[in-house]
Amino acid sequence: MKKVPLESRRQFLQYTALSGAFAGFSLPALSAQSDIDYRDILPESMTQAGAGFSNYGQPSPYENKIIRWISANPDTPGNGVSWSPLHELQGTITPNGLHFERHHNGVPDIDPATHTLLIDGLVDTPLSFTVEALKRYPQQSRICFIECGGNSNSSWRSRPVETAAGYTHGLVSNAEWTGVPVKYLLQEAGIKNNAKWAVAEAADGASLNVSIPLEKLLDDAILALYQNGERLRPENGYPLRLVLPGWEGIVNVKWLRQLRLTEVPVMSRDETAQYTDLMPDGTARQFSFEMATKSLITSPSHGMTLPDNPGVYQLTGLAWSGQGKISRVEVSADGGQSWVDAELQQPVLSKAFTRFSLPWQWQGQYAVLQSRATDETGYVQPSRDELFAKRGSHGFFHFNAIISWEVSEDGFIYHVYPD
Ligand SMILES: Nc1nc2c(c(=O)[nH]1)N[C@H]1C(S)=C(S)[C@@H](COP(=O)(O)O)O[C@H]1N2
Ligand SMILES: [Mo]
Repeated sequence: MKKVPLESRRQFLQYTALSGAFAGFSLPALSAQSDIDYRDILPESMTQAGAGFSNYGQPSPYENKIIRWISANPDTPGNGVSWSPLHELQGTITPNGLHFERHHNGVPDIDPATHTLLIDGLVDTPLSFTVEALKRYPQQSRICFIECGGNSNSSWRSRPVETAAGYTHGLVSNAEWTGVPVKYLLQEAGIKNNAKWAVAEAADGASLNVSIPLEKLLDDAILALYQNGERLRPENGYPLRLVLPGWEGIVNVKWLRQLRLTEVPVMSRDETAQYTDLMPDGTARQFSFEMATKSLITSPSHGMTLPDNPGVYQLTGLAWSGQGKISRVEVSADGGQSWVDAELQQPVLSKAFTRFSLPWQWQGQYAVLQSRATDETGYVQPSRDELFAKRGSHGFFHFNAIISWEVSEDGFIYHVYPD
């Protein structure tokens, strides 16, 4: 159960050239016990009729431990987050009930019959839309991730937090968002020449408002009504939210009620006092919209164990980039001394989760598992040292460095920072 002391860690890293361990081999078949004839034993489920139908399906009760993990202060319960259990999921789509949440003042109860969206400010004709009216516009679907700028923020601290992968790095989720391209509505209102920004305001108890460059709204922004095929969940912005693919969570305004076109940003609380980073030269990094390229091994990861020694394990994880498509994910088992390309699972979509995997033959040796993503612009996910060298140590947002899982000789896995 004990963590491997630093000395023996170093020794192991010296003489474990692990790249060969990823090379081709076959999985041992898990064979059934031969002394039992399974045809003679009917499973209980075949001896009776099954349960009835349901109006709205729920996950199997056997899966009731796969849940979001809530971090909120009981004194201010509306302000907090819930983490997506990325370490328990497969594929790339986050189920709606497990999409991460970030609320500044709780989940409002909004009746779609009375909710309206106002577009005003520097437009030729201010327009107000009911939800019913919006549903009559042409809609588009886009699979993309939303990541909170504060995701992984504990990783800026000097000691690694010892919680499961999703409960440290899971303020990111990936869904198919369907709705009306924002540009249709802006074009209908008529954009005045001097309009450069839009202030998006929400109908929640935080009256959250942020400034968004008009250029992004005219590019790929969606006014989302549907999430993975069903209407948005209340906690994700019902009845309508902004989805700005690849851009930090805060600008994906939920419960949207107004877009006001302006010449300049309004300098609201959430783009001045919050969601900015103090840089080494004392200035603040502001309007850091694009989420940088990042990856994470989701399994095996912190808190899991490797039961068979030796054994074959499927290393798998997620990579994503706000700059476009993931072009490569490399995996290391020796703390970054040698790297092997993982397989990218299709589809590989721009600004969306990409699943990677690689079979790994574990021989009971000490290992440090890492993944490193590269995107189509050639940008490579930085090491911790590289990120800190560039951004200083006062960071809180936009942590995208390589994440490390230590595997002890007895198969226990821990979140560590590499030496
Ligand atoms: N109205 C409103 N919109 C909001 C927020 C909020 O608290 N209120 N939180 C923002 C932040 S900081 C993030 S990270 C995302 C989270 O979206 P989700 O809860 O659907 O995952 O919503 C953004 N939009
Ligand atoms: Mo966020």
